[in-house]
Amino acid sequence: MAVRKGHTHDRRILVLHGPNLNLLGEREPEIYGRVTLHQIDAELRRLGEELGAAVDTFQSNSEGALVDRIQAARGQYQALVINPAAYTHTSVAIRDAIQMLGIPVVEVHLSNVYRREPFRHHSTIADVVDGRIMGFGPNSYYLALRAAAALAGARGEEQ
Ligand code: CA2
Repeated sequence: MAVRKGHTHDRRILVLHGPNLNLLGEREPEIYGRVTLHQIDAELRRLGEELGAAVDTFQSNSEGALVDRIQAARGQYQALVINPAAYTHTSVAIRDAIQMLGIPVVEVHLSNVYRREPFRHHSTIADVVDGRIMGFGPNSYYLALRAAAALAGARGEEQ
């Protein structure tokens, strides 16, 4: 069994949120609920502490800014959690960046996209991520963080 040399933050996890998610809790509560992105980010950081991972979060409405952050994650983070929001369905650039990243990636969605319009059923990143969690509202993020922490730990122990 691998022994973890343990100070508390031996893993770093990046959480990225795509376009319009900054409006969470303010519009369309019937689909996305009343929890704000600020509250989700705070809970992710708290849960990260519990899991022994330092969590950084970042939201952007711009595809290029998200690609920049994915590229910059290389060597800095042991796992990525990403909700690309609408770019899930359109972005080859985010897909390519994830494919080149080389760390575990968990795709997350608040809503179950398969219960929604057909154009949301296709994800450009589905086949280049380690796993996907959707449909549980803010809990999707917390489950995704747990999965990412486990993957980060597992990969770390292999090295
Ligand atoms: O369910 C998800 O997490 C989505 O990634 C959310 C995206 C949507 O385009 C995807 O198909 C599924 C939309 C995020 C927009 O966020 C809003 C927040 C508050 C009010 C309106 C939109």
